[in-house]
Amino acid sequence: MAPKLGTLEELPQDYRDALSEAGVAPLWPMMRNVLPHDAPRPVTRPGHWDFEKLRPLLLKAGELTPVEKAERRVLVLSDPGRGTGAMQATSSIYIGMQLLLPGETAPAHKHTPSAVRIIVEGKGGYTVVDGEKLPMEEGDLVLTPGGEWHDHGHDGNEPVIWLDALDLPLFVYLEGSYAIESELQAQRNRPDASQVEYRASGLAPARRAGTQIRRYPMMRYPWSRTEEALREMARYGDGEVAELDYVNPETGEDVLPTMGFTAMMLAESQKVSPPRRSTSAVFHVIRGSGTTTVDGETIAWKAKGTFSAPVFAAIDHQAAEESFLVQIHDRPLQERLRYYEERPR
Ligand code: GTQ
Repeated sequence: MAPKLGTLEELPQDYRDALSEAGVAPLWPMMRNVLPHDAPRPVTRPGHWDFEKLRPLLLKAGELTPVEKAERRVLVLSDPGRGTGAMQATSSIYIGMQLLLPGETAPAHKHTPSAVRIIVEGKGGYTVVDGEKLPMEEGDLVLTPGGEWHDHGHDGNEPVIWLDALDLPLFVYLEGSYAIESELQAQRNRPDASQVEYRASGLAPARRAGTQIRRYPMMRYPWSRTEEALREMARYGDGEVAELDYVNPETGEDVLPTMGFTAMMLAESQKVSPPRRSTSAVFHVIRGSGTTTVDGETIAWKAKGTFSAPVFAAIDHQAAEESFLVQIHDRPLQERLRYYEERPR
């Protein structure tokens, strides 16, 4: 057992005053706040956002606030542990729900944080990233890596809603977050790379001497392919949960340096209890329903809903029906910092 550390109150008042005056503070009374024993003590609490509740509020924002007055018309999902208005769902992950109405555009900008969209509802929306037009169909995962110009548009005739996941909290913490604004981009008149160069997994454009491979060669991951792949994994998985990571098709690495994305299929009444992980996570339900217990709190989720889990959470999923979820997590960041860890349950 480690000895109990001294407290601030044990120190004479004149000494404490002299410390404050000098702009310093003793470490030992506050050491355990920043270095707790054995595992972190997260501020983050499990959160749950039903789409049925968010949808009317988001549509109302469409009536109240023109997109020109919003730049991005987004409702931010705040971590319950930090309270409403907190611009983060977990320690490292920001989540927003964005609405674009038919005919609207959201102007181009680029920023230091990276963003990923998961399309929740509606047809005809698209994002243009560095001149590449990325159509948004339900369940698609669309990357907007940090530093890349992006604007949004809408050719359809019904509201389009998508989930934004950004590594924004990290950049805010680093005092590294800022954006540069611009006009809408010219679009190259061709399908996105998932339909052309990276149409089939395991195949990439032929390399020649001097071939420059783009850092983000494929920025749209169509849901139809993910679902098909998960179904085959489940079929031959001997009851193991079917899970697939979204990876860069050239390098096999996670799609972004900070955030990772893992799609999961659960069969009807399938239960899964993953190890405790050092990552924080946000789960978005593409389809299905079920319950998940996060550190003893039970969340009953439905299609298009979103829920979150702090670092090292004890997580138990149970699907009520066949379900598909995408987990947004910070494993890539933690691996780069060399502290990603899993602990058996
Ligand atoms: O669509 O570019 O939810 O810049 C927050 C910041 C979305 C976006 C957000 C953003 C965007």
